[in-house]
Amino acid sequence: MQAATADKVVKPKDYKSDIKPVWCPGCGHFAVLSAVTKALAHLALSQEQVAMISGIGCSSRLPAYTDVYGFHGVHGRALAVASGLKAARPDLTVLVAGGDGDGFSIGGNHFLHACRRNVDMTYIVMDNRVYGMTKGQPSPTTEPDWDSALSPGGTGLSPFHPLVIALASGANFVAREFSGDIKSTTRTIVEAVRHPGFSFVEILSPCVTFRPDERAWKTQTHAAAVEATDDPARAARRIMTDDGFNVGILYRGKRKAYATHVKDQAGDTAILEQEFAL
Ligand SMILES: Cc1ncc(C[n+]2csc(CCOP(=O)(O)OP(=O)(O)O)c2C)c(N)n1
Ligand code: SF4
Repeated sequence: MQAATADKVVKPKDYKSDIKPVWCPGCGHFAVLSAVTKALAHLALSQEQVAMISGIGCSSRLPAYTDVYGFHGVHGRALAVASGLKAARPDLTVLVAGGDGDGFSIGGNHFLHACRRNVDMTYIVMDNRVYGMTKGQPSPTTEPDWDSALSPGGTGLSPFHPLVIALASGANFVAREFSGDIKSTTRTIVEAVRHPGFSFVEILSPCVTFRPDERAWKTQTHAAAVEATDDPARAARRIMTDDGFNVGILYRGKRKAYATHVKDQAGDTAILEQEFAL
């Protein structure tokens, strides 16, 4: 790791680790990795100032591919780990990365409460509406009529609406992006990191192997025609009535971030040690 100093500008490639991604050629997650590293360079954060936390899934491999502090945890528990980390180290910029399966299925409960707690961190979900890593099962965001070998005729189930649920649960910043538009995604990640509290960025990131139909997102996505609002009900109404392909920052809230700062960290640790002494 290297620190950004006055004479050393950290470039996007400096945030990439030496580990070569094992993603399928054409996977949308490559572009997300690129946008994340570009955003970090834009924010001029040194590698030591950033931590990337994830669960399990193809998308959750991001900590391995970034040269910042990282934690590749267990399935669906990234937000719990990240909240604890931010409470203990409020000085760190905490990013959380994962997929729709990791975040909305097994991790769904943590998602609701992370929005509600409003701890200052940025949650990036690479939504490909499928479990890519485990070979193509439908996820909570899969369309009810998506016909596949593992869901013949479709599930018939109503999809989970992450952006609206985030708004209803108290997230302080809500955005949707398309991985193929690296410039716009980078800009939004920068804004999400700068915005206090819990920032949620859903990135439509095609799984070209199990959802080749998602290649069409390139032409379907379009910039949101309206400016972001600070009224959650208004934002939710817009999101529920748009075509699902509006991208950009949709909501900037004004909630105060959860106060993670511990006043007397050293003193508190000493007390805790005493309490747990055998
Ligand atoms: C406790 C537990 N249950 C199930 C799994 C199997 N599993 C691994 S990744 C995954 C879903 C991944 O899908 P998603 O988060 O959408 O990421 P993607 O691979 O599509 O990027 C599942 C169900 C697991 N690893 N651990
Ligand atoms: S299975 Fe899908 S999500 Fe996983 S690396 Fe391949 S294209 Fe990407």
